[in-house]
Parts: sequence; structure tokens; C-alpha cells
Amino acid sequence: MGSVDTSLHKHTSGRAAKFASSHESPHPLILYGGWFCPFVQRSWITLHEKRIPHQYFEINPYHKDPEFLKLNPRGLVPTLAVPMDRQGNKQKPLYESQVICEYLDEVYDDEAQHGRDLLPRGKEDAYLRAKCRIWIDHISTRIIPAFYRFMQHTEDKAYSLDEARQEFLGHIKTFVEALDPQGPFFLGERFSMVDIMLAPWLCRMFLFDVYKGGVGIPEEGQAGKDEEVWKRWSKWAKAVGERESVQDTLSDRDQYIDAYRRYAEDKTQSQVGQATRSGRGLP
Ligand SMILES: N[C@@H](CCC(=O)N[C@@H](CS)C(=O)NCC(=O)O)C(=O)O
Repeated sequence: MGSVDTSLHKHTSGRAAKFASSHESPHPLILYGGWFCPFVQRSWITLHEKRIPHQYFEINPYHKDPEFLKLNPRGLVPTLAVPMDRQGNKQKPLYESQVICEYLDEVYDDEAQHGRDLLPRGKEDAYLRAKCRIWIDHISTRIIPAFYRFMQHTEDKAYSLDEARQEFLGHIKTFVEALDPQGPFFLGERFSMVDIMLAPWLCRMFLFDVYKGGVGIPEEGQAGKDEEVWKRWSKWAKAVGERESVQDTLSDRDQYIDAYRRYAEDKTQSQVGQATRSGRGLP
């Protein structure tokens, strides 16, 4: 079973392959990623949004190469090699997707070159920034763990499939109620770090149709008292799902279907999968 997760497709495909190949030349800023990984996609979207020159380097984090463990002792992707001098002769590693995204947003702050900051900056925006962090926390500590409990549900679990589904949808509804009322994004017209933090799991929600009998979001006109909530969700999901940076960091659907089968059957040996199975917090 230990080798289950090392049988993954080796390469990106579809639009992600195109984006990756346009960033394959050596560069001192290197993103070590895995095409399948939603945490990597967070960092990748940030690099794309901010038009940051970089090198993308595909690895399989389940192999635990000693050279990779020297960069990230947790053995997880995304890992970012950050240049410490102008020539990029010295590099230091960074890891944890949210930390990486915030670092990139702060360092590449020239608006003319890199666009607007993704997390509101400056003292005058301290409240808005704090609010963004509350909802990033909601995504990371509630929505995402519930995503995996739902995806890894099997008949022998102490909870039912429908309980897992309702827990996931409940956390999404709470998030939707915090969205800017007009949108389309969390902060309104402005695409931000909050949208990036959830986008990769939005893109993987079709897997519930494939493996779990549907995600359970009601069709338009069928949501009763929740009609407005799900309407607002659809607007957010459409805008985020169609965003160029999100589309350009996605591989072909068939590859995800293959990769997530081991989650759907609860056979994955990934750290995320094991943590979900044993009720611990995610890595
Ligand atoms: N908290 C980490 C989670 C990263 C993570 O779990 N990455 C997975 C791939 S999606 C990984 O590298 N897994 C290797 C393993 O489980 O051994 C982050 O936000 O960057």
C-alpha cells in the first residue's frame, strides 16, 4: 500500500502542461509542484496572477527524495526555492501554500508589473486584511477538511455519506454568506487571496459527481429558502472557475479522476489522506 501514491501520472497535461512548459527554463525562483495537488495550485495561481517569472519543476512528493527533504523537511509540495541574491546564486526554501502565496504577494509588489496586491495591504486596510484571514482560516480549517472527509467516505465509516455531504455544504454556505453581496469575488470586483485559497477545491468538486453520487448543491429554483445562497455561490464559482490563472493551472479531468480514486476508496497513503482517516488536522 505504501507505493500506491507513487503510481501517479508523471506530468501535467492540458492547459497546465502549456503553462508549465512556458516556465521550464532555469530560473532562480523555482516552484516545486505536483500537477494533482490543490495546495500547489494555490501557489501556481498566485505566480500566474502576478506574472512572476519563475521555473516550474514537477516532482512526485510521495517519493521523498533526500534532496527534496533538504528543502522541505515536511516532504510536501508546494515548496518554493527563493533567490537570496540578485543572480540567484543562493536560494532558500519556503513551504506551506498560504505562506508561499503571501510571500510572493509581498515581494512582487510593483503594481505596474505585477497587478494589484492579492491580500489588501497597508494600515488603512488592516481590518479588511484581517477579515480576509478569517475566511482563509475558514477555508483551511473547515471547508478543506470536510472536503476530504466527504471524498474519503466509505461504508465502514462512523458517519454517513449524507452527513459528510451536509457538513461540507454547511461550511460552504457559511462562506457564501461572507462574500461581497454583488461579487463576483469574495471582495467584489477584486480577485483576492481568499478566492485563490479555495479555487483548487472548487475545481475538484466534479469528483463528487464521479465518485460520491454528486456534491449535493441544489439546481437553480430547487433550493427553497437557500435559493439566494446557492445563486451567489454559482456566481462566485463561475467567475473563479473561469479565471485564466485557474484554468491555466489545471490538467485534464481524466488525470484527476485517476489520481483521486485512491481518496474516494480511502486507500491513499498521503499525509492528507492519513490525517483525514485518523481524525487529525491536515498537514
Ligand atoms: N499544508 C500544506 C499541505 C501540502 C500537501 O499536503 N501537499 C501534498 C500534495 S497535495 C503532499 O505533498 N503530499 C506528500 C505526502 O503526503 O507525503 C500546504 O498548504 O502547503
